[in-house]
Amino acid sequence: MEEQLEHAARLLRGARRVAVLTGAGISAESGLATFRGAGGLWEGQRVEDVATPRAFERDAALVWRFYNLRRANLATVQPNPGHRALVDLENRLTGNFTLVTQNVDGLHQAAGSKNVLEIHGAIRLVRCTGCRLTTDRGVEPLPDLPKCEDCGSLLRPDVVWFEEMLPHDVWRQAEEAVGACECFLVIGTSAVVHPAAGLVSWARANHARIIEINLTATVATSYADTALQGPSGVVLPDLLKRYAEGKTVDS
Ligand code: BJW
Ligand code: ZN
Repeated sequence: MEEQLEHAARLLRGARRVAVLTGAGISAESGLATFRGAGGLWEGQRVEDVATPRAFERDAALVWRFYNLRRANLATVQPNPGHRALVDLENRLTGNFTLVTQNVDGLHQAAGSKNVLEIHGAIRLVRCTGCRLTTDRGVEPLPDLPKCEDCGSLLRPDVVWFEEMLPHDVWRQAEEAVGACECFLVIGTSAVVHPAAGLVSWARANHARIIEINLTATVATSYADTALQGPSGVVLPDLLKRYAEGKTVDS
């Protein structure tokens, strides 16, 4: 692990443009459940079966109950040392830093990250299914079938479900930043959901060096120059410490 950490710190120090992809694993140590694996099922069902527009058409109240629970839960959680280490990296880096997150929990911004691209939307935002007006409702509790104040249509969480397109402009910026980066960190994601997972091979095709941080090996591991296995709340602060220590030596 020591050697891998040093290798990763060196890759990071050698890069002026850094991009990061995060998934649910980075928020696990804040107390939020991940999607897949133990305890990661959505009310006993596979996320692929329920996080769809069809599920919302079938039973909007069920879907809203789930999102309201998650919104309420968000009011009780804080960013963890993994989120904070990424703030530290953004602040120390003199070049470009882009944080692409699949998470909808807003914890990167709560920690202080600035250049964040939320490619799967945000749980604090709601969107009208009629007039499409999007508003920030924070973590305030909403009814099981919340209605738009403007036109009275049903509201939905402003997140990206399966079979839906990612927000076009945000996705374009993510592709551009990852395609241009020299070092790409892939943190706490199973890397099975596309098109986000495709960013890993996209970075590789554009000659980025890739560092993965995860509890286990994933489909992204074979693309990684180095894979640091462990909780991101521990590994990321360790990596940042080494990065900062060696910075004056290397630069
Ligand atoms: C730790 C840790 C710790 C734990 N430290 N690590 C190409 C190929 C195949 C399929 C497709 C394809 N292109 C499109 C598709 C279809 C589909 C897809 O990808 N399906 C696959 C699953 C088979 N994709 C889509 O439908 C996307 N849309 C699209 O492509 O539009 C075009 C289209 C139009 C019409 C028809 C078809 C296509 C949209 C995908 C939207 C995903 N939405 C969700 C829900 C968001 C809202 C919400 O939160 O409720 O996004 S699903 C869910 O998965 C969520 C996540 O962002 C996403 C990724 O999950 P993530 O973050 O990786 O979490 P986990 O749980 O999987 O992994 C956690 C990891 O952390 C694990 O590895 C742990 O080991 C690790 N970990 N603790 C470090 N402490
Ligand atoms: Zn409306």
